[in-house]
Amino acid sequence: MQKKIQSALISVFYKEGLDAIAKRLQGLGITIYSTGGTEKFIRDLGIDCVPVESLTTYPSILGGRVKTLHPAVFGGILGRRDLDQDMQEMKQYNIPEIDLVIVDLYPFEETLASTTDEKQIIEKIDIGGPSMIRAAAKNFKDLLVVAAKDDYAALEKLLVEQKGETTLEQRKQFAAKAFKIVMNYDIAISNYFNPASAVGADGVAKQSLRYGENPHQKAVFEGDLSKIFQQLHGKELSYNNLVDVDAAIELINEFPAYSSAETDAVFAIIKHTNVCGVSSRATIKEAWDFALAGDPESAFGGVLVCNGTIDKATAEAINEIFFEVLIAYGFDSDAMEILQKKKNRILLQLKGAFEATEQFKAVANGILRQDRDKGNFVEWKEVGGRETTESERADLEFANLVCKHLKSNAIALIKNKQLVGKGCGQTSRIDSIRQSIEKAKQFNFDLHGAVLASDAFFPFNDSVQIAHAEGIEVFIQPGGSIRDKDSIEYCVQNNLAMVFTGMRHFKH
Ligand code: 93A
Repeated sequence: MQKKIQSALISVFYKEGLDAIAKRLQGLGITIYSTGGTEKFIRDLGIDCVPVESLTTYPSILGGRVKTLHPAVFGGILGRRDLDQDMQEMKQYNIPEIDLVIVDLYPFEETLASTTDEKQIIEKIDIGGPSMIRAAAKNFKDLLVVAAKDDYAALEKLLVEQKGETTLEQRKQFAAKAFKIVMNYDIAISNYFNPASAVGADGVAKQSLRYGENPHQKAVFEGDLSKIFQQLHGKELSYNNLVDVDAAIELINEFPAYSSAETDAVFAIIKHTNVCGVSSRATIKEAWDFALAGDPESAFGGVLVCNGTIDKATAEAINEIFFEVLIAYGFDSDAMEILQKKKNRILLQLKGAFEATEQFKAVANGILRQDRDKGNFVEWKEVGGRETTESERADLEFANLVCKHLKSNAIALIKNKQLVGKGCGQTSRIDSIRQSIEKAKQFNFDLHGAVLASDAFFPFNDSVQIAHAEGIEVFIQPGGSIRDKDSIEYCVQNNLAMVFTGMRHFKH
């Protein structure tokens, strides 16, 4: 619905840019109401202006704290023009309609940045301004609100091109912006009063971290960790801890929670977001022992995660090594007693499956967002020289899943649901394979009977050949290379099993 502006209420802290607007309003014959300093500024331009006091019948009182807070002002803004009762009441109380509200708030944040004097800061909490903005934005059906001087140009355009007429759509757009401005203003005030739980412009909690990836980098975490876990013990999580905790939780979420009767226990050790030890066993203690045995060297200073409750025996075993963070669904009290002895150790209790659906990454000062890499395979296609056996299939599924949590190019070697070798973060897949074999040999694993998972297809058949030379006979990979048939032929000729999943798992 088109509306023509016939009256405007202007109350702005900074007067720059207002002269052009005031002149346009004058040119359109619009009545201007205004507050103290603003009124003077407009009058000094030689433009007629009605003091808001003539509406309120009160002077500005309490040192300016109360100047527009009055029914004559708010009635003029909030009265519904299409409601007879509102219009009658406005007439009865002699309240003029206000069709345009221009408010620029007291500079709270600027004051905060320039002084620590609480008295000065408090005085810059605008009360009347946000109230007028909210009222005008609420009644966008009938009036236009301009809540910041950034919008003067857009306002001037409307005044010039539409001669003071506005559409409902335009008024709603200005109202939407106005609510945001008030929200951010209130966030700044709230943050001043609640420094420990300050939130960002989007209302997300912000937590200052000791430092970033390195001590010379500043860092903040924005989000709500309390939804995911409860910290039971230890020092404050660091930037790198959080990165690894995220990787650890992502991995453990691949497995159902442990219950001795129905599901196996899984323990994993994470270093620099990569899983360096993982195993699945009948008990949590065994799962820990086998995860650690896979690469006892890398485990030092790692982030540990399991899908069950830490009992005393497991706590005693874990207590032997230095670690940063231990994440579990629960901790028995005797286990807690042991683990709490070192004051810095971080113990996190998971609150259940972590339901994040999106991932974000900063690039080129922008943000990439994508869905999480959910799912493990879209098909199970046996393409090798022989079918896989049941126990091989169990290892292949486990390998495929573990491989997904390694940085590309990723190779995971699994034997009896234990990670025995891994290659990750290499620029060539062959290097990752060599690295995984080296790792396995370092801790004397015999690769006969082990399976190999790859996060992406084998571009040539050399990957299969190198692994086969070490005794590996079973492979899982997405497939999809134009040279797939070379790898397949090699498997067929040498009676090796190979499964195509149809699902790539790059992780960069
Ligand atoms: O002190 S207030 O919270 N109380 C009010 O009633 C009030 N009315 C307008 N602040 C109030 N304002 C603010 O005054 C406006 O938001 C604007 O920032 C400023 C304009 O004052 P002046 O026109 O006197 O320079």
